[in-house]
Amino acid sequence: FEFSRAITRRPSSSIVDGLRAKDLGTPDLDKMLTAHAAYVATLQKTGAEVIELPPLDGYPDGVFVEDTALCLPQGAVLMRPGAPSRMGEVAEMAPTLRAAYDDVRQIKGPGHIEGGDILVTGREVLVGRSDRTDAEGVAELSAIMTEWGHTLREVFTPPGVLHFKTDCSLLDAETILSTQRLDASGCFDGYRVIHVAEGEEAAANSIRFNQYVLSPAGFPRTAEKLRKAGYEVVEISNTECAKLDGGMSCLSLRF
Ligand code: CIR
Repeated sequence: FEFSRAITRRPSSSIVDGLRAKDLGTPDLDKMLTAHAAYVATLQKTGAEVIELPPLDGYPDGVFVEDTALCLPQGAVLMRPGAPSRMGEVAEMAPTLRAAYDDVRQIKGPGHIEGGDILVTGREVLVGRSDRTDAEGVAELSAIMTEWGHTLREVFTPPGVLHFKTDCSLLDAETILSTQRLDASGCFDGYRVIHVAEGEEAAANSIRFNQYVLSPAGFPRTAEKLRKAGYEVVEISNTECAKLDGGMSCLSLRF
């Protein structure tokens, strides 16, 4: 959770065509741009450098950069999204990661894996299989993790939930913020777990970035819980990204 850099991509007017499980209305670009600017400013306030990439009109979900790669101290791994419309986003991200890292690997397939399904904790790399991440994708990443000295553990993404990290986030090396439904699977045994308040499941997609926990606005009971536990919470509007099943973690790659 201590980072010196982040990569973000400005939303494009094509976000109206972004993927979504349920139609909750059309995302408003101006509102999304305002929230995105607040998100980037918060990352920058910690002293980190934010590499802001330009909008990609051809990729409506391009703002959700997290899904294109996994960034670790040893190197970066380019993912292979399970959503066909998102496959090309990886090549758009590759040059930025090649400039930032000496070692950049690539999931070649035939499997699929998206960054939203990967949670890196202080001791392991947790990967949730989902509609976007399959066994072959996990196996290919696992081989790279072994080479880099990490332990990869395959876990579970609750049914109907887009990504593993839709339902959890890392608060510090030993502490996870999770929904009850995900924690009930036992995947966080041995960690300290803070549950989001009941009815505030969407607050689970937060991120710890240096001194701040960036949380979606509108979940006051969870924000209060986090503050009581000693975290410095910054609430950012997520109404527009939420219409596309996106949240705090999806909007950046952090390293
Ligand atoms: C998608 O369905 O792929 C996008 N509309 C949302 C991606 C959210 N990404 C994430 O949770 N890491």
